[in-house]
Amino acid sequence: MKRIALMVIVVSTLILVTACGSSTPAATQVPILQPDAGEAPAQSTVTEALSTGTEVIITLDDNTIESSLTTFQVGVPYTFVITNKGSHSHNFNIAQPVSVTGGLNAALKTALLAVPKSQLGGGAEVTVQYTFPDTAASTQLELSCLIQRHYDDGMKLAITVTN
Ligand SMILES: [Cu+2]
Repeated sequence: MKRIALMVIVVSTLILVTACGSSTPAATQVPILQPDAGEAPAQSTVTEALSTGTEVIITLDDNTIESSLTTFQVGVPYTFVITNKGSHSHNFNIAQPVSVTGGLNAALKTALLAVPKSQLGGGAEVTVQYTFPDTAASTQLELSCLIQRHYDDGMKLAITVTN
């Protein structure tokens, strides 16, 4: 009888230990949830920024470039929606004219924004957010496809950035 009583004590102690053990992970779930809760506002901030940014429709074709806006303001977030309606790949850049940089590669290297042709195959659509810095207001800029023949064919569009 004493042994059974002892067993009961041992078993009930084990249950208590198990109960305590299971309450510990429950307590750690609170800090686990906190980072999740912290990520949610970060995501909604991105969504808000995308919806509040001024939308700019860029249409690329073989071999032309069009934009719904050619005058931009420093410090204003713009959402560039770039669609390639052509069948060839194009790239999209906000860069200085090749006539200013002295060459196509120099224009690419100093581009303020560059979307590579790997992302802009025929029929592709890419959305990029960009805000012009103060220095852009004093820089001669254009929207362009910096592929030699395309650029020469006219895939360049002068833009004005104001303070
Ligand atoms: Cu092109």
